[in-house]
Amino acid sequence: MRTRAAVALEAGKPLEVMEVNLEGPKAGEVLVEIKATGICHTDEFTLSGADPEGMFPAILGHEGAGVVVEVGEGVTSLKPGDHVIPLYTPECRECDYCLNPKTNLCQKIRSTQGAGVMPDGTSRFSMLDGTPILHYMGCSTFANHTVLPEIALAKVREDAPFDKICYIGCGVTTGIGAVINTAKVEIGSTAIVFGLGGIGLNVIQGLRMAGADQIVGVDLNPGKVEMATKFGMTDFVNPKDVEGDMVAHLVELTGGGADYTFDATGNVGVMRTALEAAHKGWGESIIIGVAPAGAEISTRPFQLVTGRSWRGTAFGGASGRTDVPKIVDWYMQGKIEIDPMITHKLSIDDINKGFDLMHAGESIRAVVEF
Ligand code: NAD
Ligand code: AHE
Ligand code: ZN
Ligand code: ZN
Repeated sequence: MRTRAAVALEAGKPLEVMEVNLEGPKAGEVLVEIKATGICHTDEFTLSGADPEGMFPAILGHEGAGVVVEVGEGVTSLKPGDHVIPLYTPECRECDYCLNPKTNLCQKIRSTQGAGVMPDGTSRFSMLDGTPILHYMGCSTFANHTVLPEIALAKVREDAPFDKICYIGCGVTTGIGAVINTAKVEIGSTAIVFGLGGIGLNVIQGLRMAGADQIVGVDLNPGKVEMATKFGMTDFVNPKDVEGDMVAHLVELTGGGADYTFDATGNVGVMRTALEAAHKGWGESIIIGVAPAGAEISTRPFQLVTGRSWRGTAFGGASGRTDVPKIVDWYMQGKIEIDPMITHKLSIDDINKGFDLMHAGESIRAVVEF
């Protein structure tokens, strides 16, 4: 079939919206009509050329929601008409990783996913002249139709609006999950969140749900304060306004350092500040942000010797097929909020405006509706 997609032809160039060929689902695969997709900073990271795994031409996008159109041979858990959210972290429920409760990082298809192809080693997308186009994070939601492995789809309730629940495909789950699944924040905790964008705001929302007492937000953009306060931020720090040492400032503000700190910027200097602003003896710092190729973190080992822990999280530690339908239920029950964070709605023809809004710091989430 043919479908419409925004194609990343090369790093650092705007996406090009065009008709592409899409082959039907092979064994174990599912054809999905994408109804809506968010634009996450990770899409921008890969498009910029900073992603060591980035390859072109590719169809980016990993924060989608849609409807099953057709299933390949052997697919048993989904049928045409089912509403689904694509999962860049699949859940096969049988690999060593899925069987270990300490991780959500299913590895069943990780190598082919990282290479931009389906598990059989080939792409389903191509240009009209036959040139193959790579998949991205196993999802490629910047296409009106896409093909995914069955294990990379969460079936969700049919009354949930696509233009909101697409965000659960990455940002909402990553932020809330980092608090609940990874850090396991306790009632009464103190926390610092670095980066008040699409992920950081969901960390704040998760911290409020977990019953944190103090939630400090840190961002260079004061335009993020209003939204962060609405979601539960109790104190705001703009590093530009801090005279002297940022770590010392945060340690004083939190009465000795925070129980939990979260990096949602992808900046390795910020990650160091986050680690060092965690409380001596027990503070945990969770890295969520994705750093560019070649970037490395550093600190004095003494910071860890004296009881701080440095950890990381992907997709908020969530096991997608199990957890994502529950998070959709939380949204429908009003336990979590999504709507205010979707600041812009675009058509696929205007998808590059979504990247412009992100660069300008004007959006939290821009959502493309097909
Ligand atoms: P975003 O662009 O919406 O937000 C980033 C925020 O960080 C912005 O508000 C920006 O002003 C702020 N910021 C940037 N540099 C800063 C600095 N030096 N100090 C303070 N604040 C700073 O991005 P997002 O969609 O929220 O994504 C945030 C990060 O999380 C990205 O690196 C993204 O790739 C990553 N991410 C990781 C996962 C995961 O599973 N680990 C999932 C989704 C996104
Ligand atoms: N390809 C990059 C790493 C990108 C990365 O860390 N991705 C996160 C999800 S970000 C979603 O917005 C992730 O899930 N990582 C685990 C994994 O297996 O990719 C690089 O540096 O090579
Ligand atoms: Zn993402
Ligand atoms: Zn698995």
